[in-house]
Amino acid sequence: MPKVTIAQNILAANDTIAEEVQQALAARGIRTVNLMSSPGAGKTTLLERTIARLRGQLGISVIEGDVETSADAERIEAAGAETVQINTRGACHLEAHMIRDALRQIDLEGTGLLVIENIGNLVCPAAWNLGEDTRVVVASTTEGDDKPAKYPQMFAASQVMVVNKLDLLPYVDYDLEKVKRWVSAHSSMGKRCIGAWPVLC
Ligand SMILES: Nc1nc2c(ncn2[C@@H]2O[C@H](COP(=O)(O)OP(=O)(O)O)[C@@H](O)[C@H]2O)c(=O)[nH]1
Ligand SMILES: [Mg+2]
Repeated sequence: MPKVTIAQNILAANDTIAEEVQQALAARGIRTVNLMSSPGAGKTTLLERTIARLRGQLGISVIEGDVETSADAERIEAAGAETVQINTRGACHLEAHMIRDALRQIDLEGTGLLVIENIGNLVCPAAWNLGEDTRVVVASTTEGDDKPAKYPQMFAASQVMVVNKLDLLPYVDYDLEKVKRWVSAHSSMGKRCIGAWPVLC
């Protein structure tokens, strides 16, 4: 019982900071995305391509969450967006206080869109609000079509799912319709449509 109480307190404290973060960003007109997936699904690649496509139209800043290394931050800097690296040294998710601290290092005046690349896994990040407007989960065709059902909290709590590695669809056993059916039944996805393919509508 005491353990549960402590866990609830920690999550409540996180929610309070997340709300502060959300309000501070909203006051500046900044939209914030929490980008999540299993390792290697394609979060950084999606970001690199997005930054390239929106160059000159929208100021994008990125907070890169990784257990170790600054490899992804270097990729994002090379793609042309300001980046702050957070290394969690073993922790499997980012927390709101990390985002609050990272914001001090970002030029918020020049930012229209803030993307937070979370730690790669489908479990822990789902429980932690970061002050984002939108949760985006990237599912890839190489990880299997059972992932939404096996990690329901992540997929149910996300507003957008991007199905990635569609070029590999002919070579893998991945039932896209099954994935669409699951998210339509268990989340608010499928009822809203943002953008064009490959965003699931
Ligand atoms: N075939 C294919 N490979 C991809 C695609 N997107 C990403 N990758 C590859 O998948 C690997 C992991 O991508 P990365 O963006 O680092 O994934 P992250 O760990 O989620 O950030 C890299 O080797 C990418 O080149 C895609 O749409 N198709
Ligand atoms: Mg990455």
